[in-house]
Amino acid sequence: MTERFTITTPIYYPNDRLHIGHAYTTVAADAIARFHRLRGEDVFFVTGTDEHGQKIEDRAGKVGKTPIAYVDEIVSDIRDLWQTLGISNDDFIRTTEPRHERVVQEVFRRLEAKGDLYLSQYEGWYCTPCESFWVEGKLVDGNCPTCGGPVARLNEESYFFRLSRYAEPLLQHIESNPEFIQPVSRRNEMIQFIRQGLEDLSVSRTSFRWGIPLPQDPRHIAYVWVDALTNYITACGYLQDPERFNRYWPADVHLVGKEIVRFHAVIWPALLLSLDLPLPKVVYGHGWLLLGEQKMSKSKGNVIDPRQLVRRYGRDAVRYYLLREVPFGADGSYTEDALILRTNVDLANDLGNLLSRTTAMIERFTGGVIPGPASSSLRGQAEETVRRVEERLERLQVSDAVAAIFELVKRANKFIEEEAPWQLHRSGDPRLADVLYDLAESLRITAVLLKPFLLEAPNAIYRQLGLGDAAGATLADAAWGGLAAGTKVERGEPIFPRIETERAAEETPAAPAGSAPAKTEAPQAAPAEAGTITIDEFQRLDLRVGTILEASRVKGADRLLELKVDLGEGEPRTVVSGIAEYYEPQALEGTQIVLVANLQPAKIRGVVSHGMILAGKTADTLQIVSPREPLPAGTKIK
Ligand code: ME8
Repeated sequence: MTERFTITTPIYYPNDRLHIGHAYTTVAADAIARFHRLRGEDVFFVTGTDEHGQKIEDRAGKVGKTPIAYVDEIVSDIRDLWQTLGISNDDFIRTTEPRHERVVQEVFRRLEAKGDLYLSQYEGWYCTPCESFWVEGKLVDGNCPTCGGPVARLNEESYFFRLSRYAEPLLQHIESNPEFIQPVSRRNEMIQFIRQGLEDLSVSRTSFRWGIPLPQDPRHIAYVWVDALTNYITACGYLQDPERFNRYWPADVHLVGKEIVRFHAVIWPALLLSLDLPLPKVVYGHGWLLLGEQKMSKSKGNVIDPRQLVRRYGRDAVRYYLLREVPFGADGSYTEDALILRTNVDLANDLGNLLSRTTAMIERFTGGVIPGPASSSLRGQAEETVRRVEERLERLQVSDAVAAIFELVKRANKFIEEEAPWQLHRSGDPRLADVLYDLAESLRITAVLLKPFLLEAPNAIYRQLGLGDAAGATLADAAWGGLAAGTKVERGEPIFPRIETERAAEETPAAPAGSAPAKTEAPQAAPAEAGTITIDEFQRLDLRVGTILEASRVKGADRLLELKVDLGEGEPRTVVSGIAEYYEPQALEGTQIVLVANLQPAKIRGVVSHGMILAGKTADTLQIVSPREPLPAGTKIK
């Protein structure tokens, strides 16, 4: 029977638009869910919205809407956000749905039948943004210990859940299941918290109406956290679809932010113990995305809109940044500069370049056909990478798993430098086939491994390798040797164009900064009409075919490349060209160009340029001019 895997995110409050903190949790859960699907497992991935409670009621009242009209609008915005980010959830649960209200009411009946519910008086403090009860002693300077905001005094009749009864069984469970609360720092916090003693929990309120009435006493509204936590079993089919419930419950992972581990690792398991239901296997509390020093949060308003980032940088870049940048479990600061750097270094430079270099070399050296190898040098590392990714994701080390994939990409790039395939080609060395196959196969495996994390890049890599769409690829396809020799590559656009942040307007490709035009003498023979030139004038131009041997970026100039061009003169020419925005340096190696060979040398950003390459430029693209078929280096253009 196929393994099954259930993963959940918190259900978010639709009290305001979500920000990249929420996207962080949801994208991570999505990557984990996609990884388990890649392994062929039957995955149930659920997210949703936590729509009841005082916070929502207050907020809707402030803008003059009914709570349901208010949340409906935000919930549709949230669904749309998850679509933008490519979230592959199997269910979306709203706590206002009848399927959920029925379950919450039945839960309250069962708690009562178990003797775990009693009526009393709550006297203490309440934090509405966190929807949390606090006893005096836990407040920090009179404020909420979680969010630091003001708390309100409550004195109202309330039903209580006998949480105190479950302290011992919970401690036992946590101690005998070391993986139950992760990372280990949160586990230790929870053990301490429970050891201090658990008080019974107030689980109903009478001072507002927006929520689920208790079946035994409808004056009371279910405490929003009991309502919210119950979503996990509703979504799995509790009391409605036993077969589905047995299949998908208990959850394998509840992924949450660290501030709500307490609810998931203490209150929720205690409720489940009372209901005689199995406990989730793992509660993982990840760290926060900070803006500066502070937690990004709806109540503080210091938030970044994920949609804006997707519009600016693309969904793969945003997903990559969220999954890779901060070690999973720890806090980390968000900056747009770091997002740009990640995209340019890892995606454009390392991955994008590897693909364009590899396909360019296959086109040039083996007629576009992936050759059959005799032996492999990268196989060991590729196989190790697959193992590492699996092992790390099993331990929910999301950022480490992504890092492992990029180690392979880096290794493959280094391998190109070490092996210099262009030299193998020049000398007719048969190892060329091994090297090119190794590169293409490492790329294909990289694409398979990236499927949980990036949505467009794996397909683009597959297509450029001539393999069509990556949609059907599974983890089994990450085995070395899956790439058939004889496959024809289909070179395409760079999969991740570099993000340029500064534009030096003077560095245009056709006339690089500082390049003085060649001095022209007045024409001797027939004088030219205005706007035309004579044939003699044209012939003064020395246009020649050259082959780019090396290309590298010019330090401190985002738009310039330094090229070493073979003109058949022996010593290659150095040419500085303003094409860095359009071409990755390594992808140019081996490309033929047309050079204005008698242009007066000019010093550009400290490099002396001996000539200028020809290119056509439109508003959004630039194409260097190349002969249709290769010509010997130095051929004169007439
Ligand atoms: O707590 N960094 O909903 P919520 C990282 N409805 N993650 C962040 C974050 C940040 N700066 N800000 C938010 C609730 N999150 C309850 C949950 S579950 C039964 C009920 C993420 O809208 C993180 O996962 O306040 C956090 O736990 C969650 O959003 C809180 O979302």
